This record gives sequence, C-alpha cells and structure tokens, in this order.
Amino acid sequence: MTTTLPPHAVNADRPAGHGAPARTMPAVQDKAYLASLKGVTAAYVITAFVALLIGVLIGPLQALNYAGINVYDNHLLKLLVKSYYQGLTLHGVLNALVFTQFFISGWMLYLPVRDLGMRINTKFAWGTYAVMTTGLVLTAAALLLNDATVLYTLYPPMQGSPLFYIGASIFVAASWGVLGQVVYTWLQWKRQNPGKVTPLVTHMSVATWLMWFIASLGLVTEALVMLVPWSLGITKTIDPLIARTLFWWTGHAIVYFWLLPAYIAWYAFLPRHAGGRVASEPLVRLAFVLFLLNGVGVGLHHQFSNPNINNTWKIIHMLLTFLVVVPSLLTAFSTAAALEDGARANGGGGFVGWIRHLPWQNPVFVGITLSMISFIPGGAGGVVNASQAFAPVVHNTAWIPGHFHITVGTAVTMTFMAVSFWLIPHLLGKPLPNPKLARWSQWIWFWGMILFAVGMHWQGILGVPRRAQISAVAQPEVYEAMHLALPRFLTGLSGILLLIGGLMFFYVFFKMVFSRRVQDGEEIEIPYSPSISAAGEDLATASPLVRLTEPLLALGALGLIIVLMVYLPVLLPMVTNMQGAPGQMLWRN
Ligand code: HEM
Ligand SMILES: [Cu+2]
Repeated sequence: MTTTLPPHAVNADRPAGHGAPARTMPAVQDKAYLASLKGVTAAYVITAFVALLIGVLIGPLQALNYAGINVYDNHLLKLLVKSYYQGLTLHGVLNALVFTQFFISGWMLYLPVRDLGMRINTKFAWGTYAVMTTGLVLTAAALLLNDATVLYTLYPPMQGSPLFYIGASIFVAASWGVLGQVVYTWLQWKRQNPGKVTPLVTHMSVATWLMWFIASLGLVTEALVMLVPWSLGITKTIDPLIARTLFWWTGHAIVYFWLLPAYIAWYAFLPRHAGGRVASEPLVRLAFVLFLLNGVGVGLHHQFSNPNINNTWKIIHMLLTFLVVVPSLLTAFSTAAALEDGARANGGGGFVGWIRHLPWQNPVFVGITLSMISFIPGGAGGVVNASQAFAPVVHNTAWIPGHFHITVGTAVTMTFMAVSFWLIPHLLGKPLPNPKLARWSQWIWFWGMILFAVGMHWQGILGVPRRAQISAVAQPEVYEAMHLALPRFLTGLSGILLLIGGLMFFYVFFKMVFSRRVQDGEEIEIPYSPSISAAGEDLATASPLVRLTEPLLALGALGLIIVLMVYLPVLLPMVTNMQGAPGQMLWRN
C-alpha cells in the first residue's frame, strides 16, 4: 500500500477548470509561528478523537440493551460505570458535546486563519485550548464520579453536582474564545482589504461561529442564572420549564454548529477530492446566511408536549423549522452536482453510470460521501420529528436516537473522521498509514449506523421508549408482546459492527498520530476546489447575492433579533409565573 494520502484527484487531461485548485493558500514564512498554529489545531483535533474513543466504546453496551441484553450487571464493568444511565450520560456528553466542540474549535480556527493568510496570537489560541480542556476535566470528573448522571440534556429538576455545571460553563465559554479570535481576525482582514469579497471558507466559518454565538446564549443563561446557583444551594428550587426552553434554544441550533463545519468539507473540499467543482459559491454563501438567520429560533419543536406554552408559538417554531429544509436541500443538490461534475470529467456518463467514476478508493472521499448518503434519511426523519402531527408518535421513543445517529453519528462524525485522513498529515507531516483500512472503517461504520437506524426507528414505532434500560425491566412481558425480535437483532448487530468499524478507525488514527514525521505537512495542501460560478474578489463587481451575503455581522444581528422575537413572548410569561421544583438525584436511589 502506498504511504501517501491518495491525492486530491488531479488528472492532467481534464476539461478546463477541473483539477486546478481555485485558491492557493497564502504562504507562511515564519516556520515557528506555523508550527504553533498547527500544533494547537492538532491538539484540538486529537483531544476530540480521544473523547470520541471513550464515548464510542460505551455505545455498543447501549445497543446491546436495545437488543434485550443487559451487560450492566457485570462486576468488572460496574467498577467503571455504575449504571446504564451513567454510561448513557458519558456517551452522549463525550460524543455529542466534547468530540464535536473540540474538533470544530480546531477546524474552524485553522481554516479561516490560513484562508486569510492572517497572523493570530497563538498564545491566546493555546490559552483557549487550556481553558476548554479545564472545563472538560471538571465535567468529566463529575460524570465519572457518578455525580451528574443527568443525561445529555441536563434536564432539571434532575440535579448534578456544581462541578458538572461549572465545568460545562467553562467549556462553552472557551468556545467563545475561539469564536472571538476568528471574528476578530476576519474583521482585521476586512479593514486591511476594503471592498474585497470574503473568501468562501472564511465566510462559511464566520457565519457558523456567529450562528453559534446566538445559539449558545440559551445554554449560557440556563447554566449561569439557573443551574450553577441552584447546584450550589444559593437558590433552593428551579423552574424546569424555563430551563428546558433555554436548553432547546441552544439544543436544536447546536446541531447546525456540528453540521455546518461538516458542510465546509462537503462544499469547499469534497469537489476537489472528486475532481469536480463547487457549483456556485454565491449559493453556498446564501445557504450559510439562511442558517444564521433561521437556524436558532426553532427550538420549540422539542417541546410540543410541554404545558404552558401557547400553541401558536409551537406552530410558528414548527413552520420555521420546515424553512430550514431550504438551505439543507440547497446543500444536497449542490454537493450532488459537484460530484456529478467530477465524475463526468473523469470520463463517467449515463444517468447514474457516472457514480462508478468517482474515486471510491480514496478514504476521504468514501467517508464524506457515505456520511452524506446516510444524511438523506436522517434529514427526512427530522421533518417527521418536527411535525406536530407526528411528534407524539415518535417522541421519547427509540426512534429519536435512531434518527440522530444517522445525522450527528454519520454526517458529522464520519465527515470529521474522513477529514482527519488528510488534516493530520497536513498538520503533522505524518501520512495516512493504511488507506485501505481507513476506507473499510468508513464502510463498516456506515452500514453499522444504517442498521442501527433501522433497528431503533422500528422499535420506536412499536413503542419502545428511549433512555430506558429495557433489558432489565421488572415486567419483560410488556416488551415480549411487541414482537421485537428482528429489530432487536438488527440493533445488537449494529452495535457490534460499529465497534469493529470504530476500532479500525481509531487504530489508523492513532497509528498516524504516533508515527514519525516524514515530510513537511505543507506538501499536503488544503484541498480547495475550483468553482463553476465563483463569488469573485471585488464587491463592486460582484453579484447582488454576494453583496447581500457579505455583511455577516449585520446579518448576525438580524438573526439575533429574529430569535428574540420568537423566544421572548414564550419566555416572558414563564418568568412572571415561575414554578419552583426541588432538585432530585434519581440515579442515586
Ligand atoms: C459505536 C457507535 C455508537 C453506538 C453503538 C451508539 C448507540 C447508542 C444507543 C443505543 C443510544 C440510545 C440509548 C438510550 O436511549 O437509552 C445512544 C444514545 C446517544 N448517542 Fe450513540 N451510539 C454510537 C455513537 C454515537 C456517536 C458517534 C454520537 C455523536 C457524535 C452519539 C451520540 C449519542 C447521543 C447524544 C445519545 C443520547 C444520550 C441521551 O439520551 O442522553 N452516539 N447511542
Ligand atoms: Cu431539533
């Protein structure tokens, strides 16, 4: 097997425009500075995958539960994890919060900085990394001590220890450190380059960070105003409905904070891997601005069954949720077009025959493309979940974890895995050791998640609840009457496949990280793609759509106003009529 990464498919005799990168990165002369920037990025990415490794090792135990097999009574396991629910909390927090935020913080710091050719203060960047890691350590300590088995949603009145909430607050605050550094760098660039169009990758990154700022305000308010003082005993009771509402202000939009960084890889880099071109840069910019404007004010679709919320607002949030389908479909069509463009340039033809002419031997391409394919049923299921008519059927059933494992568990996780196959070589000068194994890990993970989704959606429809240790219930007859044999089998099998695929991935990943540096990472370029329709460089001559999508700060302010408009009328009546509940630690009983 070759020791270098399969190239970003470049072929000399291609139609004009193909194969050549659209953008060459501004070169960095100061080697020590570049090493420090790459170092902090690698630290974020590697920490992310360590968290994912632990989270992923717990997943199969949960899948076995949904196969009807209880492994949590095992004495050895009990030494590490006290209960199914502690395992579940660790799994959800490490995978969905820690892995994602660490990866994204490295990825979306590094890309815009290199894209703009700006110099940042790397001491500040390392400081932010240290703060984020401190937050992680505090949170993890509380979780491992079984002091905060409150599940991924942190729903009060279930009460975790102060350590958990303080750690989580520090963790989120650190993301603002990265956010601030990126937005500041971009504004500096704007000042030095008046009248210029922001380059695409930077535009996507800044739009995503601003969206996250608006999104995180809910969780930050919940944590600082409610959870921390309550866990410290300063306030005796807590209003569960207000806490839930603030949680979902952040809780839905956070999925775009995970997805949009993956979209950067889909839009800006995947065409290059496939030998194709970005269909339209102005359209990409529009998609990101639509997420910035409309990604946050939709959270009530998680609260259809909660009392004391006017139904009109639930319906408004539902319709706004459906509106997010627009940028999602823009993404689906644009990325498919870019792939077809690449395949036809590779000599592919026919209605679907071109698919064979895609670089299926390249693990980066395979991981990202499979992640996108699994996102088609994932996204469609999201529309079902958000519909007030269907929500009562699927709410709090196994359907829901079935749904989000083919969104965050694939579209996000597999994309980040696949990106690491070129990003680590680029950052550390350590080539991907075993491309074939890397490719197989992605196929197995993909089929694992598809089987998992089938098994869990199926069980959910039959009425099996989520977040329930159903393998250890007092009345197993209830479940026996549901005819669960086949979906249970599929779920258990998927857990084993995911364990195998996951271990293959981590073997390749850590072998790469711990190998010796053999080349200058700069030889492996960031895979910028050419475009069929570029945004241009000067605002004066750019299209109206490009000019409209350029002022991201103003658009972000508009986004914030929209969120306040759809949230304040919901929150104000709750605040003037508070219902306090005392804390509970159910997992201790
Ligand atoms: C080996 C792969 C994985 C397996 C077998 C697996 C399995 C499961 C199962 C069975 C549940 C449902 C448990 C319940 O409702 O009681 C669950 C929950 C969850 N999983 Fe995974 N999972 C895997 C990977 C991932 C990944 C990669 C992510 C995200 C990046 C993720 C995020 C979550 C979250 C957020 C929950 C919900 C936790 C909660 O309800 O509090 N999982 N997982
Ligand atoms: Cu949602």
